[in-house]
Parts: sequence; C-alpha cells; structure tokens
Amino acid sequence: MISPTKKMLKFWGLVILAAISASCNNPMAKNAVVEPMAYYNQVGYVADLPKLLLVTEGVALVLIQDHEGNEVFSAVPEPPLFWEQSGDAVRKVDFSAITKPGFYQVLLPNENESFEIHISERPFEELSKAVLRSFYYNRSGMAIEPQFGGQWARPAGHPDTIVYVHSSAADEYRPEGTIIASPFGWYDAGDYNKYIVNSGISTYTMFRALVDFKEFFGLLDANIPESGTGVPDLLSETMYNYRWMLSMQDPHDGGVYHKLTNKNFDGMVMPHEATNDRFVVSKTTAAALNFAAVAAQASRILSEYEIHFPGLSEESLEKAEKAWEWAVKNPDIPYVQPKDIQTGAYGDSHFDDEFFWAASELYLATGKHEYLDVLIDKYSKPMVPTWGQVSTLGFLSLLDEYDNLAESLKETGLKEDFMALVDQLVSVSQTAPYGVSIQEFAWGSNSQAANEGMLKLVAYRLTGNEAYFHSALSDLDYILGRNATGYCFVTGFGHKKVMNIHHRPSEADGIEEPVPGFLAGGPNVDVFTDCPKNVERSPFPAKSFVDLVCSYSTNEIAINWNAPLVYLVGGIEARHFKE
Ligand code: 9MR
Repeated sequence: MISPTKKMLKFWGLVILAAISASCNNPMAKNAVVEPMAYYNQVGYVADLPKLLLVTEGVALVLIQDHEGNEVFSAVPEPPLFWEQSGDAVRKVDFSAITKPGFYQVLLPNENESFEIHISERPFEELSKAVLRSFYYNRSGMAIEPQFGGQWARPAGHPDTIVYVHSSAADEYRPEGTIIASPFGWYDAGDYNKYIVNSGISTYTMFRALVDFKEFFGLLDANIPESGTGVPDLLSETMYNYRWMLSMQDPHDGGVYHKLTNKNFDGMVMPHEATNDRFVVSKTTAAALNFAAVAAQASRILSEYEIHFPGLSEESLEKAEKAWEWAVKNPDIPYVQPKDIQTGAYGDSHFDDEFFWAASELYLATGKHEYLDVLIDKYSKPMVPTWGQVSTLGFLSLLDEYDNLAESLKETGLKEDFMALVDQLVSVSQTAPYGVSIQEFAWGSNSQAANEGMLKLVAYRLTGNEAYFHSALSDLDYILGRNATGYCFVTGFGHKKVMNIHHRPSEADGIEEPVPGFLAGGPNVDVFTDCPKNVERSPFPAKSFVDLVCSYSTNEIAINWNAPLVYLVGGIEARHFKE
C-alpha cells in the first residue's frame, strides 16, 4: 500500500471536513469519530511478560493505581513517534514492571481521563474459547442450540443436500443441473457461501494450531456439540469444515469445485431464510491444490485418531493424490467468474505457491520423490500467508519435520529463509510506533497482524528465542485494542467494542450484541464506496475503519481471519497452560 501523498491528504482533508459538517447537520450520521487518548490491550496483559500501552501526543504523565487506589506506577511517556500509516504520533508507556495479577486503573491526569486494565497469568482463556466457538456459529446445515450458542441460538440453514452443478463445472459425468450433496462446512464470512480456496488456508491453520499446541488444544473446551467426546474441540470443529471440503471433489476425475454458492449475495437475513438455489461452480487449479494440501495434512493428523474417524486418514490421502493428479494435468486453470454468478471470486492466477504447499503436504504424507522434485523446483522465499499466497503454509509443515527432511530440500535454505522473514518482521515491530510489524493494510488487515503473530510463534517454537514470543504478543495487543482505531477487534471483548460487524446472522437476529468471537477485518483503504457518503472514514490506512454493517470492506468477518487468531491466542495462552 502506498502511503498517502500530500495531494491525497488535502483531498481527504476536504472530504472529512465535508463529512463532519454533514454529520453535524444530519442526525443519521451516527459514527462521529471520537479519538481515544490511549491505545491498550483491552482484554488483558500477561503478568510476567512485557506490557505496553500507547498514549497520544498531549499526554504528559501516566499513573497506574491498584484496585485499592494505591499508586503503583508512574511514568512520563516516551517521546512521540509518528506513523505514516496512521497519520498520528503516539508515545509508548512500558509498564512491564507491574507483574501482580489484578485490575488496575490507568490515569492520564492532564487529560482528566482514566480506564481500566487487567493483568493476569492467563488472560486469554475465555478469548481462546470464543475465537474457536465462532466457527461453530458459522456452521452451515446445523441448528445452533441454546446450550452451546446461548442467545445466538438459531435454526439450521443451508443443508446443501441439493446442490446443482453449474454450467461452468459441467462435464460428461455430471452435466449441468446434476444434483449433488455437499453438506456441512463453515460459511465463509458474513455471507453464506462456501469457497474451497479460502477454506484451504483456514482449515490448514486450524489443524496447524492443533498440532503445534497439542496439550493446550487437547483440553480446551469450547462448549460445542462435540465437546467431551474425547476428540479435541479444535479438531471436531475443523472436521466439520473438512468433511465439506471432501464433498467438493468430483470423484470421477479428482477435480475440485472452486465454490458452492448462490448466484448472488443474500440479503441481510438469517441462514434458514436464505433459501436460494445453490451451485457448485468451476473446477480450478487453486481449488484442486488447496484440497490436495489440506487432505494430505489431514491424512497425517487423522492417523492418530483412527478410532474416532476410521478409514478417513487413508481415504484422505487417496483423495489428496487424486486432486494433485488433476492439478498436474490442469496446471493453469484460474477462476473466471461466470456471468450469472456475483459472489466472492477468490481468484488467483499464480499457482507456484499452491503447488509448493500441496507438494509439501504430500511429500510429508508419502515421502515420494515426485513431490520432493516439485518442492525444489517451485521453491521461493516465504511471505506472510494470505488466501492467495500459501507457500509459507508448506514451510510451516516442513519446518515442523525439519530433521526428517531430505538434504536436497534443506539445501534450499528453507529454514534460514523462514527465520530471515520473521527476523525482519520482529525488527520492524521493535521500532514501529505502534509496536507491530504490519506495514501494509489490505482487506482483512487484522488477519495480516494475526498471521505475522503466528509466524513469530512458529519461530519461537523453533528457537526458544523470547523476542519472537514478545513480538507475537504485541500483535495480539494490537488486535485487542492497541491499534490506531482504539477498537478491540474481537466481537464480545474489550471496552471499545466492535458492535456492527458485516455478518448476516449478527445483523438479522435482532440481538444487540454481535455473535461473539469474530475478528473484524480491520482498517484498509481498498474500498470507499461500501457505506453511504456521509459516513466518516479516515484516509490513513491504519485508521480507516468504521464499525458499521455497511462497511464490508473493513468490518466483515471471515474464517481465514479468525483461524490465525485461534493459533495466535491459543499459542500465547498455551505458554502458561498446565493440566
Ligand atoms: O478476503 C478477500 C479479499 O482479499 C478480497 O480483496 C475481497 C474482494 O475480492 O474479497 C475478500 O473475500 C470475501 C469473499 O470474496 C466473499 N466472502 C467474504 C470475504 C471477506 O470479505
């Protein structure tokens, strides 16, 4: 993302002035922005780990009192640091010296402001359950029961037992209009469609969290219908989507449909009220490779749960190899949105990273040389993962098995390149005004912070170096409120809460509080046309967020955004977890 030029700033300054005057005159403009004086983690700070809050330029002194009113800390904030992404300067206050768990009051005397912070040995237990349970709330084809879903219980929607093969996906075995069943799975986001490409990274990341924090997630009870069945809740939840993914493969040729969707986005209605016909659309190279990667990964994980999922490990590997073979025969089929379909595209036309990721998983699952050859052929340096850039997911799997890898693969420098990426992220966060690595704000920017945190936790697991853990914690602080908007971005948590996510059930259920545990997409300047013109929105990427339902570009939720948060929160919480 380019930083705003002077011309842009002048333009946006005028727009904001116009918006402010419009909002003064217009009682409908509800989102008048009140800038906070301080930015802090609104859920909690870990007692024995670094603690940072930020205050705005004018704050001259910060005092902290314990719950009895005793002053336990005072500091003059550090000199202001300007961030071009937020267009403001903030001053750091490091209060790591307070290590005793409890609730504290932070006072900004010259601003006559105060707020509460929480310090705890394990502040993220409820949060880790909630961010996992959010996937349960987004299940298609299942009623959300009150005993698990509380006030957000709702009837089942989208059984997807009658799904039509769209003309774009038709062939001699399954002509246009053929009916297939493709039940289960998570709704992708605030919409009710299901997309293989985005399910790939999301499902992988959930499985990854299970493998990397096995003890913690082995016991985490998220209160979902499968809780207490002897299978970790994280695995049960992920299986709900994985089973749907399996049904998206055409058994005749191994190809995988790109998505299961309505023709158009639904209105803001509850799932059971959205009853338009559903279609499987196009087979693509990216879908086949996402499928192959996740099924191969699942085959290894499920081999440890044979008793609970008999035969599924072997079946997964067979299906993964079949999808791979299809992709090798069809190596360059991008998604092209058919004229009569308007829903999300998840279009991608570069498949080297998908080939690398799928080859990583298949190599680890089979040890076959054909996959190793592709890995070496398609090798390139890792990047922070997104739905369209997935090679780093392969790195994570390979690094977990580093000692067992072929020498020829180690010689690519994959470990060194991964560590160089994380070192670079950490060094940015150590000097950045807001203490984070994120420098570019794309759609779903909060998932960039969460994914960066995930990579840092992997580096910590590989090396034991605390700097990686601290920087990951800083990413979580950012998500929980220490960011340039001052919002705690997880629904149901924080003091400055996100209340109006672009999520159909949250909008249509008549309940004031949104469905909890979802990560709002976060600030970016990609789209300014989603809300009415009188809505104020900062021109600065790191502040350009509005908590309004209309703002699908900044305030939607999505499974690929919540999944790295499950990893990050769980990985941090796991550090102090004892059975
Ligand atoms: O996350 C996707 C983002 O990277 C794209 O820029 C954007 C526009 O194509 O789409 C986002 O994904 C949306 C998907 O297409 C449909 N479901 C909601 C997703 C989150 O907004």
